Amino acid sequence: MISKLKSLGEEALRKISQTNQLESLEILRIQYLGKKSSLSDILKGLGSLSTAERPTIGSLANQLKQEIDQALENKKCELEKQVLEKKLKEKTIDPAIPSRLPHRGSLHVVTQTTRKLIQVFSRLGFDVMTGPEVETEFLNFEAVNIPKDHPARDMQDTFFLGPGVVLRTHTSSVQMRALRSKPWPVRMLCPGAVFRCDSDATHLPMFHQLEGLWVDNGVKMSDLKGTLEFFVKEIFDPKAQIRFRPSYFPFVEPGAEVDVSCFICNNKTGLDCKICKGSGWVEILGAGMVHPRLFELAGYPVDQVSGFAFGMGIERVAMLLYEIPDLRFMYTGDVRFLRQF
Ligand code: FA5
Repeated sequence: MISKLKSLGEEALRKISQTNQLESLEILRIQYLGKKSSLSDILKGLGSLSTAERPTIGSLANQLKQEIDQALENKKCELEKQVLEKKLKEKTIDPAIPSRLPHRGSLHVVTQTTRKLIQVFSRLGFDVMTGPEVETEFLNFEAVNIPKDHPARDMQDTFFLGPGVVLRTHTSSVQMRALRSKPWPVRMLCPGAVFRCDSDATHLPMFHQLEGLWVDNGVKMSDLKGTLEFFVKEIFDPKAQIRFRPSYFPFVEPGAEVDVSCFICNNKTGLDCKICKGSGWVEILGAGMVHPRLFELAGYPVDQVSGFAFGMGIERVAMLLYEIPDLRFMYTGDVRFLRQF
């Protein structure tokens, strides 16, 4: 039995050292250490041996098992290393290949439009100012002369957060903050989100406005007109024109809604233009001369100052600039839409 074990061991170690493939090494493992191997049979049959033979044969068989196991493990490491080295030699790495570019985001169309607008107005000396989106009912309404019984204060138009607190419905809420924060002259621009209970293709519950306020000694309606004319020519088209339609906003007197000539169909009425619907004009903003009541509330000398204010919907400007048929596309987060800008 001893010589049988020894020759089995020699044979196994020789074959293991001669093999040069991982697959054949696995076959050898099964052949010499597997459940049906001769060594396994010997180990299983130890119980039937005499007490004199059992310890010698047992320890020899176990020692042999360990030696074969170790030899298999060493050979496996050696062959795996060879395979890896061969692969590395075959596949050369080219460090000069450009890497894959990471996905880069881009500025949202509303951010891009806001920046364009700020750039144009800052050339006229307007400074940017911000105000909170959660606003007091006072600054959103009373401070801009919107009385308690005004329809804009209805629950159907305004999101009330609690007694006396609203989500601002327009950036005109920043007008009183601007007037109170510094002495005149004031020339401020306020972009920001505003909120109203409203939703369809041209109305969003959350949208952005750009407020403009210019207060000084002797500011006239013609200054407002000149400022807005400059803005439409810079933003839309050098040939674009504006027209004022009388309108009512409690915080201005006189007040107007301002239309820009349709630069898509070149103001040719009667055409089936999807932007101006054939009227030749598109409404873009509300504006007017600051109501004296605001100057009183701000503590300004009403007889010495005058000013104008305007407020435009930034999404509406983007809609015209990029011919977007439905404002809601801007906030669905669909990258197929967003990538176009
Ligand atoms: C106002 O909000 C006034 N505060 C503007 C103003 C400022 C007038 C200063 C006079 C002086 P109005 O509700 O019309 O006005 O809104 C102004 C602009 O916001 C509109 O011309 C339109 O372009 C845009 N707008 C209004 N409602 C929505 C809406 N739900 N979704 C998207 N844009 C809107």
